[in-house]
Amino acid sequence: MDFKSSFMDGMVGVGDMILLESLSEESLLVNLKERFKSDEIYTYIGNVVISVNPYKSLPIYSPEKVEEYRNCNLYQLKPHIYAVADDAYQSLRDRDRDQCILITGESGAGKTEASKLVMSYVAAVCGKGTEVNQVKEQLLQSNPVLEAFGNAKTIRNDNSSRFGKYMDIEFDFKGDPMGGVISNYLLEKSRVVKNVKGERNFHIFYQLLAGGGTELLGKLKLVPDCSKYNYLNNDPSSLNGMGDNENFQIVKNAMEIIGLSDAEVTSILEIVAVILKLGNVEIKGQFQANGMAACYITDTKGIKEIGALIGLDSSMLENAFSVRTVEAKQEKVVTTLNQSQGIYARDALAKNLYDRLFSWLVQRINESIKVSEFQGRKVMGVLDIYGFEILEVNSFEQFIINYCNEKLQQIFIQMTLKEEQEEYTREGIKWTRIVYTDNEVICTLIEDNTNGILAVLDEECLRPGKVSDATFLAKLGTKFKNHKHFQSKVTQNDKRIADLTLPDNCFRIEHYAGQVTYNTDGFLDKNNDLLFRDLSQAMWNAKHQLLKTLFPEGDPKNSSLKRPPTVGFQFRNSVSTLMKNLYAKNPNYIRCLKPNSSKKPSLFDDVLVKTQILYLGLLENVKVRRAGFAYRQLYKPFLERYKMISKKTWPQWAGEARDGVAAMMAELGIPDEEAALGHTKIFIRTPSTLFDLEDRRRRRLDELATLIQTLFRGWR
Ligand code: AOV
Ligand code: MG
Repeated sequence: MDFKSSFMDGMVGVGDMILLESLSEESLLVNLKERFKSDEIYTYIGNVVISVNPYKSLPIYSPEKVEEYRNCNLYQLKPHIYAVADDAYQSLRDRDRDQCILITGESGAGKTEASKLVMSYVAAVCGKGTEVNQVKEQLLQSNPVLEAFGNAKTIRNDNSSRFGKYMDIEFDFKGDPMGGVISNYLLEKSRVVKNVKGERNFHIFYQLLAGGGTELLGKLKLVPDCSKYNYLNNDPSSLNGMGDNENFQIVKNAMEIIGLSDAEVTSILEIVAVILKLGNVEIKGQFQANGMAACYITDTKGIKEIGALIGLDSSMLENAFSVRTVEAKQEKVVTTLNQSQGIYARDALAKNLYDRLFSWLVQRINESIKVSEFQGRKVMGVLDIYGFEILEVNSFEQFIINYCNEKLQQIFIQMTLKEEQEEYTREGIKWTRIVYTDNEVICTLIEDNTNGILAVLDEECLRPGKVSDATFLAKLGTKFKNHKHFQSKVTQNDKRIADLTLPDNCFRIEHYAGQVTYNTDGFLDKNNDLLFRDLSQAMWNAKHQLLKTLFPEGDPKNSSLKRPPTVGFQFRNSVSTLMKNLYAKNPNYIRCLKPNSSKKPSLFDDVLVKTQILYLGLLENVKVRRAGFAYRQLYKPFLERYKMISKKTWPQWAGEARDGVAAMMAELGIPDEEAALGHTKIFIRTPSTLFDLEDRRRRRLDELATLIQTLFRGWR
């Protein structure tokens, strides 16, 4: 028997990979695989928990399990997400440190599930009482609502988050939850009007049709049949077994718990219905007498229904789909839209409506869970953001999503190092700098204020004259032709990175997680995100109260409002705020891995997992943790475990635990540089020293067992 299996009874493989004897991506893989096969889906790297999605329900989340992990020492029980949640909560409550839980991993790796497990664990262990329970319920019930509106079935994940979410849960000085604040990041609104084969639109559309019932659907003038709506993918393979009907009831109930009134719920669903109907508005092209291309709506029944739902004369809407008014020098110039411009206007309206509805919903939930001013609040932030994506065609959305993941990787590296450094300082241990690979250069390539890709994109969006995705790409090519993480056709003459497989309209970035080729088609448009004024004015003119508030710029009083900031600019700012927020907190990490691409239980795809091990930098993580001292433990539990191997401490050490451990180390002849004594913990530099201690302990236990047996026999 070796250290690995004896360290903890019943442990498969190594529970903490810092203690792996040989260190390589391969050895991490083998260990995770061995554990996965026995349903041990959690493994530590120090205080980081690695979670491999089991794709099946495991009996490890019961109330009994919660009790087991409650107030435990992280290392006393099997690795579990509850242990991390508990550690974070205890530290927040007892040591008054704000916490954040950072959950990363690719699409379908289990981030959202992990965030819910953390929330439900904290809800289970913190205070009770009617008021507190109500707060907990509201916090927990925000999940089904936001998932209904912000998640969708994709090829990678049946319940994929299409928005980023950061939730601060606020506690009082006793550790009871008082409320929270949710921040949402860039919803993938293009999905509203277009989705890939095998994927779906946002869940809420299907849920409403499946669960709305005759009365509600009748009022909304909808039919319970997805195939009747152009915006809903008619591909039957995308529709299977999602429990839309049941989920609709869950969502409605959750909205009620959150405190949305019946009228608010109706308003929300009316807007959802309007979007579905917009997708069915057919726009055709025609030529006017003057030979100009124009467009018209073929069937006005649908547009009348929309008008009736939102209290707007449908001719105004019809008009907004067929002309565009531009004000120049106090003069109004009206141009007609051709067919594709008309369709573009219709889809832009649908996307904007949905996006604004979603943000409104987040704000509305925030109103309900808001904490009124009070002193001494402590905060636990939970970050669940879309995972790194490499699709067949990667567009602006993937660029933004991957940029965000790049930042999270950066913060992970920096905070892990910072934390190590702080712990050594706190414990009074001498420390040498750790050398590590840094992704800062990629972050700068994207986000630099003046020279980053996002800045170049903004420059193109704001520049007068003939700008296009192609001019943007050309600029990038010139600017970054010597950048080692950037490639485009312009730079292909450069022999260093000659790559003939790169299409003309694409650029490629060497991310920390791998190469991604981005197709620039639509970059300018998506970054600009402008809605023709005729459309926002039409929306503002509607009698529908909620709708009206979603389009403040439609108010003629606001017509002089400045151009809104670009999507990229806003995103970069919110990421920067998020990073500052996270830096100020004590981090806890959950790093999720996806075992296979077919969403199947018990299937472990070595190649797929290895890629993730690589790009999550798990080996780097182990190395950072081992670079200083591989293992650390509080004196008391350490002494308890090893006291039998030293004559000085066996059977009992009477003094301080620290002195006992010091005496033991001296007796065993372990040099100071191998085992440093901090204020509260012992730090062991190399795993082999720990293995040696374990060996001695095991031999001593065997001796003791034999001794007891002999005594027992003699006694009989
Ligand atoms: P994600 O959040 O990481 O993807 P999810 O948390 O939605 O991934 O997980 C995907 C699916 O995997 C879930 O719907 C469950 O079916 C299953 N799953 C995940 N974790 C567990 C678990 N601990 N136990 C059992 N099943 C699990 V994305 O949002 O796409 O990046 O944008
Ligand atoms: Mg998710």
